[in-house]
Amino acid sequence: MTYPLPLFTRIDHVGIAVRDLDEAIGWYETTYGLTVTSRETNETQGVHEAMLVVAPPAEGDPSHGGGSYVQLLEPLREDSPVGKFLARNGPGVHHIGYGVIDVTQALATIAGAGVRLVDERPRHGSMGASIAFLHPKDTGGVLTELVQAIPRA
Ligand code: V0V
Ligand code: CO
Repeated sequence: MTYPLPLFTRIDHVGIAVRDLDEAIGWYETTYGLTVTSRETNETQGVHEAMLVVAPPAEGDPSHGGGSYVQLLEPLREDSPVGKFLARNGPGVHHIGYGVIDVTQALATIAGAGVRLVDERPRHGSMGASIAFLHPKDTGGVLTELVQAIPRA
């Protein structure tokens, strides 16, 4: 089966590296009025993270079953993707997460285009999503995440 283009259905989230998650959440709440919908520790990814809602999930169509968010990321360890990024660049935009309908098929399509994958298979992401990263050296310097959200019931 040929995977339908375009691959992306929405911008799921913008990932932002922060030094102090509580402080950053407070700033986003106070300054922009955003609210936290989920907060998790992901040991595999080495982060404490929070998702703040920009646009809530649409109902019905599973291809648009996720919302759009700001993801604030505090590293669990210095020797982790976000820890290393902070040491090199300081706080700021770390990655972009795009919504896809089927992350496994999207990965195969992207690998077929010659883009290096960080993840050959999907991993566990925030709010139960299946996620996978593409290597920033093959995507014009942008760490890119594919996000297959759990469809809203
Ligand atoms: C590193 N580089 C980046 C970058 N991180 N470029 C753009 N954006 C970033 N965020 C560049 C870095 O400047 C180096 O360039 C080169 O890549 C190698 O970097 P490194 O620090 O030596 O690190 P590596 O090679 O050990 O790891 C880089 C990768 C790693 C991308 C492979 O960060 C990774 O696996 N990331 C995916 C996982 C992740 O980021 N998890 C946290 C979010 P030069 O100096 O060689 O030119 S978790 C998440 O978003 C979740 C759970 C969710 O959304 O649900
Ligand atoms: Co992310």
